[in-house]
Amino acid sequence: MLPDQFTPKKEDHFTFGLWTVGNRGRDPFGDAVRPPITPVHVVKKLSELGAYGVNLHDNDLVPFGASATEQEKIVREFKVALKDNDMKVPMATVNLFYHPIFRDGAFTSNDPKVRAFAIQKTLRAIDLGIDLGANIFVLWGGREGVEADVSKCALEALKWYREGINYLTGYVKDQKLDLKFALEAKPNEPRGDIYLATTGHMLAFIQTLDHPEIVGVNPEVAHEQMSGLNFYHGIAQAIDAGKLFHIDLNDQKPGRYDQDLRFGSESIKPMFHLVRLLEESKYQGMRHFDAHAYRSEDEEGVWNFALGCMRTYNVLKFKAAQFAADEEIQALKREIASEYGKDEYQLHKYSSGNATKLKNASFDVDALAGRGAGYERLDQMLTELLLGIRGGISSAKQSEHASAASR
Ligand code: GLT
Ligand code: MN
Ligand code: MN
Repeated sequence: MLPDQFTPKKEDHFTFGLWTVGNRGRDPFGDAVRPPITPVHVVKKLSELGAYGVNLHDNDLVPFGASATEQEKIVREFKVALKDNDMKVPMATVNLFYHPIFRDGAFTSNDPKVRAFAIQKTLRAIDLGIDLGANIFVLWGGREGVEADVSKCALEALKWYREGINYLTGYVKDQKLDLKFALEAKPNEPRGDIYLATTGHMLAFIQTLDHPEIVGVNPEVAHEQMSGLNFYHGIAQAIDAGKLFHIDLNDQKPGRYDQDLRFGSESIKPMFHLVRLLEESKYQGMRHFDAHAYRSEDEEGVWNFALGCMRTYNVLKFKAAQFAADEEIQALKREIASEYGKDEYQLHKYSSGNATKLKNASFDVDALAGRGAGYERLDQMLTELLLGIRGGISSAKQSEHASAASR
C-alpha cells in the first residue's frame, strides 16, 4: 500500500501488546494456527508499520520459570531490538491468569499462599517494566472472580483485591518509581463472573485505595461492549475523573464472547465518537491496540490487521476534523443550541437566591414537551459524513484539516 495521509507515524503514539500480534489463533475449540513470532521480530515489523512501541506481560517476553541468567539474556537482546528500531515500552503488565496456580484467582484466591505468589510475581513484573522504561502498569484481573458464589465471600474478595493493590502502590511509592497503575475491567470470561465488572466499578473502587492518585483505569472497548455498555460514555467518565491512564482499543459485536477484533472493524459510529473525544480532550496517553487478527489469517494477515487498526484510528481522527469543519453540521448544531436558549436559572451553581427564583419560576411545560429536537437530521449528516458522501466542506478546507489530522 502506498503511503498516504493515514499512514501511521511514530508521533501518533500507536502501541500493541506483544500478545496481540503474537496471538496464535488458539481458542477453546481449536489449536494454534500460526507459528510463534519472536518478540524481536514483532518489534521490527511494528516499527516498520509506524508504531511507537510495544507493551508486554512478564511472560510474553520471559517464559514462566526462566532462570535469572535466561531472563538477563532475553531482556538484553530485546533492548537491542527496541533501540535498533526506535521502539518504546510505555506499558507493562503481569500475567496472573494463564498458569494453573491462578485457577481460583490471584489477588482474590482463597489461598493466602497463592495471593502471596501473585503479589511476588507482580513485584517482579514491575521491576521488569521499569527496566524497559514503562511508566504505566496495567492490572487485568482475568481470574479474579468465581463460577460459584458459594466458593467465596464477595466482600472478603474485594478486601483481598484492595490489599493486593495497596501492597503494590506501597512498593512503587517506597521505591520512588515513576509508575502509575491502570485497572482493566471485564464482566466475565475466563471466569463466570469477574469482580469489578466495568470501568465504572473500577472508578469507584479506586477511591477506596491507599494511594488513589497513582491508580487509574485502562478501559477496553470489547469489555464494556460485552455488557452492552456505551464505551464512549465510560471513557468520558474516566476522563472527567482524571483517571484515563491508558486505553485498550479493539472492537466487538454485541452479545458475543470477547472477540478483540481489529479496531473500528464493527462499530464505526461509536468509535468515531470515541476518537473525537480522545482527540478533542487532548488525551495524552498511548493509543494502544489490544486486539488480534482473525483465526483465518497467516502472518501476512497479522500485519494487515495491525496496519488496519492504526489506519482506521487516523481515518476517524480525520473524520472528527471534517465534522468540526463541516459548516452545515456546525450550523445545525448552533441552531439546535440557540433554540434551547440561555441558562437563565444559573444551574451551574446553587445559591439560596437562585433557588428561590427557580422555585417561583413558571415553565411552559406543554411547549417544552412538544418540541422536536432535530437529531434525526444531525445524525444522518454524521452517517453520510462517515460514509464519505458529504460534500459540505470545500476541498481547500478538507486538505487543511487532512494535514492537521496527520500532524
Ligand atoms: C489478555 C486480556 C486483555 C488484557 C491483557 C492485559 S491480557 O489478553 O484479554 O484484555 O488487556 O493483561
Ligand atoms: Mn485488554
Ligand atoms: Mn478483550
